[in-house]
Amino acid sequence: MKMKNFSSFRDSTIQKIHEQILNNERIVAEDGLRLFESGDISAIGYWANLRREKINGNHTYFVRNQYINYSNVCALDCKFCSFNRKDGEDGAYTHSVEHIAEKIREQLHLPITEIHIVGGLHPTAPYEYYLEMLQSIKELRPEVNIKYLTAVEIDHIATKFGKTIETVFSDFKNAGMNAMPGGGAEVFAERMRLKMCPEKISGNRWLEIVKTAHQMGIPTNATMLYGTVETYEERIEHLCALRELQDETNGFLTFIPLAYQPQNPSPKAKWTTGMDDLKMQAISRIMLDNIPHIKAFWIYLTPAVAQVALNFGADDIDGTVIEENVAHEAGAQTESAMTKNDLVKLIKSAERTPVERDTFYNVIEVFEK
Ligand code: V47
Repeated sequence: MKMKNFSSFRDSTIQKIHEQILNNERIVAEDGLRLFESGDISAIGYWANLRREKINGNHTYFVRNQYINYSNVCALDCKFCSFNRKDGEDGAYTHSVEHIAEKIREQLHLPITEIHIVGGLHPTAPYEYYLEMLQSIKELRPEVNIKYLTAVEIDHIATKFGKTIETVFSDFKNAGMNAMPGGGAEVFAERMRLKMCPEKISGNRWLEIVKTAHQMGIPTNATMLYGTVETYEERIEHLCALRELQDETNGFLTFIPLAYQPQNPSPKAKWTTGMDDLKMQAISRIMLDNIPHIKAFWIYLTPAVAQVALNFGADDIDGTVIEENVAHEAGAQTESAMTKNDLVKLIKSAERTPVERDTFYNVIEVFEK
């Protein structure tokens, strides 16, 4: 392979990272910060791509999945969120278990392998609601993996019903939970949380719950919401905290940087730029040397940016989705669903090999040329 000429990097302060990447070394926080501060996107992308190809080759993963947002009623009032409503407020909804079952039945003709379920912190839903939701989905679709609730919802349910996190996970696992999505992580820094989501559990508590999931054999994803008020230092701290936990548990499957969708919360809020989106994907790949996959979720990034990100460290674009509310309530401009054929085409035209996967990255089909 022809190597990029060492002297051609625009930003000389980051040149030493070149050697470290070639030697497959871990990049320390201070150097990660330099990458965020650098404008040399082609060097950053090149290094991320080297790491991406070392870990995942040319493979780019997608999943045939169905998203369900069971309720938007939420006890919290996070500043970045346009999805949440108070009970009784206009637009508030909580799907009954039967309604959720109906949504599953409507898609039974599709060979879906994953159902992704998240919602708000519901003030009155009984414990049985969460169990029955799982049981009824498993009955209709015994073959699918259910990626169920964020660590924040798990904490809420445990606290509300006076149960330990271990008991909740154990009950949910018995009822059909297979994995946990990565939401609710936001940015771990207390400063950001105080400004944007002061009532939410702390970053340390999020990490503690996720660690328990891993120890109980429930793999999880991890996310970071970027583009609000966080600093580059806080982004790097977040990545390093995930890397440290992964060293201990090896329970993270994928990291998903979630680009802030700003339309509704505040007219002053801004969309992330293409430059920041690509840097975020690339630096995540460079820093998270122990998390196998980086997801450029097309819903949050647009298919066009997600496609380019496949050459900036990302190796996954999520999936068919069908119906998504969290990003769309906040003004996401994308569609809510993509067909398998369109996902395959999108990946192929990035000159990558599409691979259909399940939740755990078991390969279902490789779409060679
Ligand atoms: O935690 C809320 C984020 C998350 C906004 O595990 C926003 O594969 C951007 O869990 N702009 C929930 N983001 C979604 C989630 C998720 C999403 C995609 C993939 C996976 C996975 C998990 O949505 C929340 C919050 O960080 N969010 N509002 C917004 N305006």
